Amino acid sequence: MSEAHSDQMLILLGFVGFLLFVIIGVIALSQSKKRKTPILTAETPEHKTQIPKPETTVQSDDSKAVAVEKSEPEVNLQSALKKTEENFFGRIRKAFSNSDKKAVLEEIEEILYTSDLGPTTVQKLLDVVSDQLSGSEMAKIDNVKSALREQMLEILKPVHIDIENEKLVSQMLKKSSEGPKVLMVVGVNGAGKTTSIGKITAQLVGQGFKVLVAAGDTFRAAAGGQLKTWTDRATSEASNEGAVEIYWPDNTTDPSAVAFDAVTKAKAQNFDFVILDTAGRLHTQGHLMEELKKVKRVMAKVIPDAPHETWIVLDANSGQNALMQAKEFNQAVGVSGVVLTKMDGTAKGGVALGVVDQLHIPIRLVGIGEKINHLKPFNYTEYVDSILG
Ligand SMILES: Nc1nc2c(ncn2[C@@H]2O[C@H](COP(=O)(O)OP(=O)(O)OP(=O)(O)O)[C@@H](O)[C@H]2O)c(=O)[nH]1
Ligand SMILES: [Mg+2]
Repeated sequence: MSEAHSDQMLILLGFVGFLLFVIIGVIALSQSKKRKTPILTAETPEHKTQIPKPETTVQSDDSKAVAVEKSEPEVNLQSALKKTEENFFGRIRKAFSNSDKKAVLEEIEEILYTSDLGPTTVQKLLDVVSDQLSGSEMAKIDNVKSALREQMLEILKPVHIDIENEKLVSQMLKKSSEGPKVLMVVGVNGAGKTTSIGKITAQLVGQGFKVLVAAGDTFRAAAGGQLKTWTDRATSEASNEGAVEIYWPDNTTDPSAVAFDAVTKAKAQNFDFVILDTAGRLHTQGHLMEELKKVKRVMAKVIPDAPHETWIVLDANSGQNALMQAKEFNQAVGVSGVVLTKMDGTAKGGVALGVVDQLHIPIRLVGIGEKINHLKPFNYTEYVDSILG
């Protein structure tokens, strides 16, 4: 190789070396820049600036009860019964502005008769009020109030005393001889059956139970979908996977078949509870009441003492009609408990007293709103104190 050639080779090698040096330098620089870009982890401030999930808390009487969003105003029986209190004891208070005892009694009589208690219950309350007003001492509103309180407690206590400690839905249902506990839910159209089933399911799965919800309303096309929406909501309250399942067969119009198959499935698959939704029906529709009897009967073929409970859902706004509904459903299928819904915003909350007095069926739960946690156990002393202000 000539000297001129070896010089050219040296220059070429030097140039290639320089190029390599520049390329490696650029790569190294870009890598170090990348490392300075933070990775989004739970620890980084960027992550913390993401919108936080609403803080949650649990109801005081049940550590596993449905979570309640902290930002929501607290709804309780007392706040729900505000209108009932105004319509009932608020008016009695006003009646006392009249100094004539006879006029006061007449006004109280009218208030009681228009407060959806039903005539038998009204008479009991009127008797104690007129006793107070006819007494020798000057009648005072506080005396009338305590007489009413005592009489109301006397009506509610015998039916509710045994269930005073039942603060959870799971405690309210009778034991099953074998397999799951079965709850059948009945009532007129729009009373709040499906909604209440969703709320009940949420409470049960929140306590760690496995629940099968059966879409026994085969009459209304949208009913299964509505139940599914509620079971999905309940699923988000569950602590275990697969805690809620919906039994919603495609092609059946027979509610008895749904009931039978659901209880069979739940027994075989070790569910803790079965809750059966039923189609709304008027208590006056004889053939539909017969259908309900059959639905109830077939479940006993799978578990002899099923359904362990049959609860009627009553809309508090329906006032004295709710009493009729409870009577008729009780006669047809034997009702073991009442869920009184829409107590929020009604002035007719007195209906609870009439139902218990005349039918001796306990009010199990009260609906006080449309949210999943707006269903509370009925506390009879709290109820009386709320409607007496
Ligand atoms: N404010 C209030 N609304 C309620 C309560 N319970 C139920 N509702 C509402 O009442 C309406 C009817 O409720 P559903 O659960 O569909 O009643 P349903 O008895 O299943 O009705 P059918 O299936 O048609 O017989 C819905 O808009 C519910 O949100 C309650 O406690 N308070
Ligand atoms: Mg329904």
